[in-house]
Amino acid sequence: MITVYGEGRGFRVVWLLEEMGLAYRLRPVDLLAGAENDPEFLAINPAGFIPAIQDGDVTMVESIAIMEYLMARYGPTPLAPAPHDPSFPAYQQFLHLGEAGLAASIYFVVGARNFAPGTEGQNWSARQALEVFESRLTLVTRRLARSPYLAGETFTAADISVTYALQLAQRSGGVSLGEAEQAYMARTRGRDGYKRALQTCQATRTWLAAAPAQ
Ligand SMILES: N[C@@H](CCC(=O)N[C@@H](CS)C(=O)NCC(=O)O)C(=O)O
Repeated sequence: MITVYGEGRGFRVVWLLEEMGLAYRLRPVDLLAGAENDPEFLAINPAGFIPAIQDGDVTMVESIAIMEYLMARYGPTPLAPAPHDPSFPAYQQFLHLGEAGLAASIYFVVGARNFAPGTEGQNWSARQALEVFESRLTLVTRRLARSPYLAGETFTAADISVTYALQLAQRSGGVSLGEAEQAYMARTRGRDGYKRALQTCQATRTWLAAAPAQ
């Protein structure tokens, strides 16, 4: 049985597990209560961030690496096009852009907007993080003008990666998405796998209910 520790970006992992039909359990981690007060979780990830997984003897962090591990270990799956497939380069690029370009930058904007004291929320780094997010978003916009999904005609794990980042930006980062991105999100979030993942992820459900789209 695969155990997923924590929501946040762990939602990507749960969504992938639902799409693949794999058995798992979600072990909540309350970061607001402080990972230092959760010794069982710290034994899994001493760095204290989420998500992490445990799968038998395997313990891993980093949501994109976890998704790649699960698809390689339990695939093949259409969620990960094979390297010789023409859609593979775009798949690989957007799978990683979803975290390295989009979520990693908007995460700090979200922190600045919602948790920074006083005027620190508008500081240089917060503005730079938003500019990085917005510049990377142009690649998503250009791609969606050409195909319904980021790898091409079919839904892949790259869409799980990027949808999570766009949702975070829209709900907590103060970002207004364009029509193409909104239509894309309606497609990806309309999937049964997304809906089942949301049923499992109570904290994500609560967050989405409390943070309406811009
Ligand atoms: N690149 C990592 C980012 C992990 C991350 O920053 N997670 C956030 C929540 S979604 C977190 O745990 N933040 C608290 C911390 O970093 O201490 C991934 O994709 O898993």
